[in-house]
Amino acid sequence: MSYTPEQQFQHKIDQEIKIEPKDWMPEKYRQTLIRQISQHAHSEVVGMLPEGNWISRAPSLKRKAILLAKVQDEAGHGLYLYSAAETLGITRDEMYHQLHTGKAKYSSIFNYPTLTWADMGAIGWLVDGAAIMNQVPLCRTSYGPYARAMVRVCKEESFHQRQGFEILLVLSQGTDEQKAMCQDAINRWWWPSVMMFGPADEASPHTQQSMQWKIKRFTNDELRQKFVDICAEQVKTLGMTLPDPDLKWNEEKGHYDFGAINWEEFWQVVAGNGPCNKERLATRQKAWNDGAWVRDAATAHAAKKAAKHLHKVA
Ligand code: FAQ
Repeated sequence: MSYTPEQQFQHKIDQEIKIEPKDWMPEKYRQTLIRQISQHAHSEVVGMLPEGNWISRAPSLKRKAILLAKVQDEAGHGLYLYSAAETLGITRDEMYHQLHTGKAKYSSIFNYPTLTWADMGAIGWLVDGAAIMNQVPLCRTSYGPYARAMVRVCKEESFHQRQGFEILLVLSQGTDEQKAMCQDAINRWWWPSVMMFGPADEASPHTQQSMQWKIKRFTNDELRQKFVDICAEQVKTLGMTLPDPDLKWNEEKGHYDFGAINWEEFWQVVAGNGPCNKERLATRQKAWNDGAWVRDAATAHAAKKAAKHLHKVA
């Protein structure tokens, strides 16, 4: 009995054998990965902007050094991910073009403003916390280069999450004004972080196929629930609250129940109408245009070097 390439491919996935760049793969698997990995890469790079906004205003030299390192880590994550996507046959220029023309998405979360220093804490705790929840399972994703890139990313995200929580912990033990700032940041970042996991399972067009291909190991709602369960406990250490009157431990389910998500807001932000979408895209476009001379110089230098090498060989 002979198997079709699709059946052999699924068999490998079922056996937990990683798919590597030169292996046969269904075109839709390749396209799904290009979409997800490139959007992930764009999220890391655009994700530098809300926190980059606070580097010059961090309250001490130590805080500045930590934030600088954190933001720099996100750039590194973007680079590993762009490299992983390139192994699927798309160029980096194409991916940037998709971002700059608004064709490719990036995470909704980075379209919200960072208004106070406490936002650096809330981003670390909640946004990096949500990112880890989603990304730890991606270390076991079926595509080898993506899975391997995620291992280092997760180690760094774990440091990011702790530094964020520590910022909030210090504020939560400070003056009344600092406590209020801490609560306000949690109030503003909580729901956008809950939304970050993507649409509810029944409204997620890609989940079923991505689970079968083991690109995703958990559904959006499963990861969201784990995140809520953890944060509902951690917030107690801060002596703060999550802005959800319906948040309540459900003994029977062994999980927290939580309130309704504002999906209208989520889709508006995804569609480009969030508070900072235009600003974020304009910043990336400007960085690309301002960097043109660097790319031109590097290309000219490489061409000169190659010509010299050819001359030597001849
Ligand atoms: N924002 O069917 P699904 C970070 C789109 S990294 C915008 O559920 P899928 C680190 C989705 O693309 C954060 N769009 O799709 C950091 C699809 O649209 P399309 C990023 C969203 O792919 C921390 C449509 O909705 N992480 O934070 C969002 O199976 C701090 C239907 O959705 C990753 O990218 C959203 N939140 O599941 C950096 C992780 N959610 O393409 C700096 C990898 C969904 O059909 C500072 N990605 N959409 O037009 C994934 O795990 C998945 O792609 C999901 C979405 C779970 C995001």
